[in-house]
Amino acid sequence: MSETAPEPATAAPPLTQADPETQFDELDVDAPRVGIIMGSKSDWETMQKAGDVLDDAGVRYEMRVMSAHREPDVVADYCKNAQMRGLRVIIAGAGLSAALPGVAAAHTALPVVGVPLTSSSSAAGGLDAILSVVQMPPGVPVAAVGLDNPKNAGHLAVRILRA
Ligand code: RP5
Repeated sequence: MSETAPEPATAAPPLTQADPETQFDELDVDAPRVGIIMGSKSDWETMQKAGDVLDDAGVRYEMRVMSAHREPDVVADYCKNAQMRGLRVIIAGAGLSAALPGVAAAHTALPVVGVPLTSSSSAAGGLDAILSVVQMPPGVPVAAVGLDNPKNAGHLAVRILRA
């Protein structure tokens, strides 16, 4: 009797996390790919410029107002569910203490692009918002664009989607 090693059993597929590229393939093809959120209705007109860039690039998006300070639970729920809903990038604009981009990044693994915005009641001409968006702790990244430059947030989102 030969002493050959027994044939290995058919290996079960390794238990790994689903590939994020294919995980949501069966989502509605019309689902938005970019979520544009902002801290106040007063930010809407400015943040629409990010949407205009996405429109030009043929990228579906949605826009929502939600304040990190006034509606923290709404922001958390939106960001926790964003990837499952098919979103691939979140653009977050806010002024003053501008916590929204950072809070969004704390609740999702999606790339977050932060847009610091000026406000009539800014203590430092928008520098307060810039610092809030830029000075994130290691491990919770926010890709910040320039002050009042949502267009670049739109362009960056397009590049992320096409990378
Ligand atoms: C921030 O404070 C908003 O993102 C907005 O840029 C700024 C002023 O908000 P409103 O007082 O107009 O609601 O939270």
